Amino acid sequence: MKKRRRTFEICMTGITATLIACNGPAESKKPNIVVILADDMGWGDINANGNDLISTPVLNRLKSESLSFDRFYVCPLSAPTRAEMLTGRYFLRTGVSSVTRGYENMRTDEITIAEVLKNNGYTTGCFGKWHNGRYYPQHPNRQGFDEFVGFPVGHLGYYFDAFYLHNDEEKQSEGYASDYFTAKALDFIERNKDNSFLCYIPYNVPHSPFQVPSGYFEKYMAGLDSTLASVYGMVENMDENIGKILGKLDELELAENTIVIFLSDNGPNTERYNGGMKGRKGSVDEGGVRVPFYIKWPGKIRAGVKQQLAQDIDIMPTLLGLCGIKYDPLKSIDGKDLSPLINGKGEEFDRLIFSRQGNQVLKNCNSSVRNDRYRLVLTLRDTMLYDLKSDPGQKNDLFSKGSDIGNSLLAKLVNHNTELISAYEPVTTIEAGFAEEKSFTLPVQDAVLSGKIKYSSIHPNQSHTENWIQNGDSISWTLNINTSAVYKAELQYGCPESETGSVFILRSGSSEVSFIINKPFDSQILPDRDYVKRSESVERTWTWMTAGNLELRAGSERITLILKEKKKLDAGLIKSVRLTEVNPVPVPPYPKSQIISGMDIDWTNHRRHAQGSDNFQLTWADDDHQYGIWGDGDGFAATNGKYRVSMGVARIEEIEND
Ligand SMILES: [Ca+2]
Repeated sequence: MKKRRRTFEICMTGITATLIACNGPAESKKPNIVVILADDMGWGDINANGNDLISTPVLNRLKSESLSFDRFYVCPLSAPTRAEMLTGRYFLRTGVSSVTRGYENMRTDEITIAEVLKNNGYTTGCFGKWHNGRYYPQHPNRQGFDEFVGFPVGHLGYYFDAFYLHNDEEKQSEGYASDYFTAKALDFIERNKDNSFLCYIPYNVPHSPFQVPSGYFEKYMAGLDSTLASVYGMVENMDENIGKILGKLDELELAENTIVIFLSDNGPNTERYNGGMKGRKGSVDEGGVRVPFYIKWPGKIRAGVKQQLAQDIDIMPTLLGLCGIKYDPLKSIDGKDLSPLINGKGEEFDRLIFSRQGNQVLKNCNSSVRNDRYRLVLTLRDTMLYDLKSDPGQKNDLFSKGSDIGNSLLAKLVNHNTELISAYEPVTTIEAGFAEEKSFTLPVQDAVLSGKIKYSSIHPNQSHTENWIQNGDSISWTLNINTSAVYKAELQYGCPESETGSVFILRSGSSEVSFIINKPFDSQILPDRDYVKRSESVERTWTWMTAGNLELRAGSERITLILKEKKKLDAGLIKSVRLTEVNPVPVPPYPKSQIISGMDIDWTNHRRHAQGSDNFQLTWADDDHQYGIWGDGDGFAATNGKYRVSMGVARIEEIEND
C-alpha cells in the first residue's frame, strides 16, 4: 500500500478562502476602489439631475468628472441590490428574497467582490449599512471584509451616538451616522494608503427615520415640508461627507490610482422630484429602479455619459475587469463586464434588465423587464407595456393593444422568474455557536412571539417586545448550532422598580435556567429628534443582566424565553438575549483542525518539526494524521525531546491511502 501525503497547506484567510479560485499574487499596485452607496436616494435627488431645490456640489462635480451610466438599474429594495452588487448575481440566487426576518441573508458561500479582491492582495473595509445578514456566517467579516463598522440590518432606529458593530464587537459611536461612517472610512484609507484597498461606504441616508443635524434641516425648511427638508438635508450632509472622502484621496495623492463609484440602492422613499419617472422605492417601474451611477478614474476613464443599459450585477465583473484581475467564478455571474465599453474598446449592445420587487411571497412579487426601448411590467392583476422612448413617464399602456414585442418580453420575463424561483433556497435559519465566535446576540425581532407579547412596531428591524403581561407567554428562536458548548445567557431589558420581581425561564433543548428580573432599569425613549413622525419603533435605553448558563447542542436548537410568574402587571420590555461561550477552548485558525490536548509526544520519534511560522512550532505525523502544535510557545513544554501538550493540538490534514 502506497501512502501519499497531501500538500501541507495552511490557509489563514478563513472559512471561505478555500472556496475562492486563486489567481496568483497581485502584480504591482492595483487601483484602489471606493464604492459609495446611498440608501433610498432617488435619481432626482441630485442638483445636476435637474433638481433646483437641493444643493449637491460634490455629487455635481463627481458627475462632471465621471463616466455616468444614464440608464443604470438596481433592485426596488435594499438587501436585494446589495447582494446583486456584491456578487454579480441575481439576488434570488444568493439566498436573498426580501429585507427582514432572515430573507435579507446572503449565503455565506456566495463569493463577494470583497473576497476576490482580498484574495488578490487588497485590504477591504465596509463602513455603514450591511443588510445582508446579521449572524456569524453572513457578517461582512466572513464575506470578505477585513474591517466592518456599521449595522447589519435594514435601518437604524436612531442616527446619533448609535451602537454599531466594530467587526464582532458592539460599540457606541459619537455623532451623526453619516459623519461617523465617513470618519471610519477616512481612517481606513489613511491606514491603507500603501496597500491596494476596497473601501465600501454604504450610507444609511436618506432612509427613514428622518433624523439629520438641525442646520441641514433648517436650511430646507424655508419653502419645503418637513419630509422633503429632512431628505434633502440628509443628502446634503452625505454630499459633504463624500467631499471629505474625495478630498482625502487627493490629499494622500491616491486619486489617480483610485476608482470611485457612486450609486443609490433603490428609488426615492417618498413622493418627490424624480425626473418625471413613474414609481418610487419598492416599485419595478422606472422610478423605483433607475438610480444615478458615476464611475471616476482620473486619466483612465474618460468623463461623459453612456446610454448603455447597465445594472448592479455588472459592478463586480466590471471592477475586476478594470483592475485586470482574472477571476474564474465558481458560481455563474449574471452581470456583464462593461470595462471594454468604459475603456472605449467595446460597442454598446441591447440587453434585458430584469427587476423584481423583492419583499413579497415569491409568486406575488411584481416584476418587470426592459430593453433599450420598452418596459414590460407584470403584476398579479395586470401586464403592461410602455414605450420609454416616446413615453418615459409610463402613461400609455400598449400591452392591451397587442404587439409581438409585448408577448416576447412577457415570455422572457416569465421564463426568468420561473428559473430563479424554482432554484431559490432561503437561508433564514439562525446559524450560531461557531467555535471562533465569542458570543452572539438574538434580537427579539428574529423570534416567534406567543400569547399577548407584542412588538413595538410593525417594522421588525430594531423593534423590542412589550406587553409581557400573561404567565406562560414566550418568545422563541430556532437556530442551527455549529458546535456544542455552554453559554452564559444575558438579557437586554428595561423594567421599572415597581414591576421588578417577575420570574422567567430561559430554555434550550437540553437545559434551562430560571431567573428573576430584580434590578430595576427605567428604560427611556431617546430624545425625540425626528423631523417626521416615524413608523419605525422608538429607540430606548437598555441594560443587561445575567440570566445563567445554558447548554446548546450542535444541530437544530430552540431557545425559548418564558414568563413563568409575573410580579405585578407587566414584567418589562425585552430587547434581546446574548449568549457568550463559557471558557471557550482555544481554536487553531485552520478550518479542518481539532483540539486534542493533554497528549505526550516523544519528539525523537517524529519526522518533522520547526516549520518556522510564529504560531506553528511543531508538526509530526502518525499513520492516519498529520499534526501540529498550535500556539505561540506557551502551550507546550519540552525536555529531552519529550513534549507534553497542554494547550492545543491541531489536526491539519488526513493522509490519503490509495
Ligand atoms: Ca434602500
